[in-house]
Amino acid sequence: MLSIYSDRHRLHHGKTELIDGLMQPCFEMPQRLDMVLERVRSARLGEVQGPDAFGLAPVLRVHARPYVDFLASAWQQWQALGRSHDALPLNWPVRGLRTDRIPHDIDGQLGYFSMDAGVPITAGTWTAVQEAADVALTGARHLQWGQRSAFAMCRPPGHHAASDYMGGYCYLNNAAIAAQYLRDQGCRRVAVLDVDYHHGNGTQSIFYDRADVMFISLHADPLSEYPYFLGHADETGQGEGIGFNRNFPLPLGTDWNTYRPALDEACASLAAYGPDALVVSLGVDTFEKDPISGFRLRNQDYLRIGEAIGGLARPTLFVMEGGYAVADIGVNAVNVLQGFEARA
Ligand code: SP5
Ligand code: ZN
Repeated sequence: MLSIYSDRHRLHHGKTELIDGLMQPCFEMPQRLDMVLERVRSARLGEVQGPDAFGLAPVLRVHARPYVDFLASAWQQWQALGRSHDALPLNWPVRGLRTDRIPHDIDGQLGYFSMDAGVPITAGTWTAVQEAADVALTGARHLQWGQRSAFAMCRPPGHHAASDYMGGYCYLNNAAIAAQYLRDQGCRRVAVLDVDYHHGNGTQSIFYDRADVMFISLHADPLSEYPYFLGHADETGQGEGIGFNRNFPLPLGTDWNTYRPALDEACASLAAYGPDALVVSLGVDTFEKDPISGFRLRNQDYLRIGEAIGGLARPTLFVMEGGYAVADIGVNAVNVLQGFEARA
């Protein structure tokens, strides 16, 4: 399988995030992707290529212009106030507060365009984030050119980012940008399968009212886990999109015996939809040793996930999302890809 990778992910490296009431080193760190690359190479998965530059047009098919402008200018605005440390949001427009005016002040903008504080902006963040979108788009282009599969080694991840807000380590929604690109290049139907431990709230919200992009997610029950405010089973789509969104919230402690039937049902839905292309939001934070998560999947289970996806026999783009057990992230991600290839 062809992998797409860029060293420029390194330009994004937040120092700390607020976890359990303490500012702790960011779990979403450059070493994550180093481990994935190392495993792609040692497992001889296939060629590794750099991304092509697509510019902002395919990004703006998914994200709102004011949000993209904000991302592009946030660091300069922050720095202009004499601040050289990471930019972080501090307050949010919740129930009853006004969202019809965008603040001029950078602190106000950071709150307006985010859902939480897990999104540090550093000097290199915007460059790294655009590069991650290019990595996903380059993978999508390979499907368009007739490849059966590709692995987009995106960092930072994307599935919590919606049309106009960032959150949960995510800025641009790489998987959604790739899915929309595949639609725009002639795929009539695209499906996104999200197997990250956390619900893909951003991807769901981007495609919620559409029948041409199906979204299916397996994740920890939002009553117990981040992102808390989306991802329930009764979210089935809206308007034309009714019936094209499906959530499988699973209990904390979920192991393979609980995961497998949900995955099989998700795959049956995908097979019935019959997409021209499949995008997989590949998070491996469902792993038993993940430091911020509560599932109990083991190394070998990722081979089985890949086999189930391979059984769908669709052109498939894998897009890297979460996974914070740094020592195992490469093995687990590549196990999915090798399981897929075993069924290909
Ligand atoms: C892409 C992705 O996986 N984003 C995840 C963002 C999760 N942010 C919230 C983390 C809260 C962790 N709480 C667990 C406490 C363990 N001590
Ligand atoms: Zn996650």
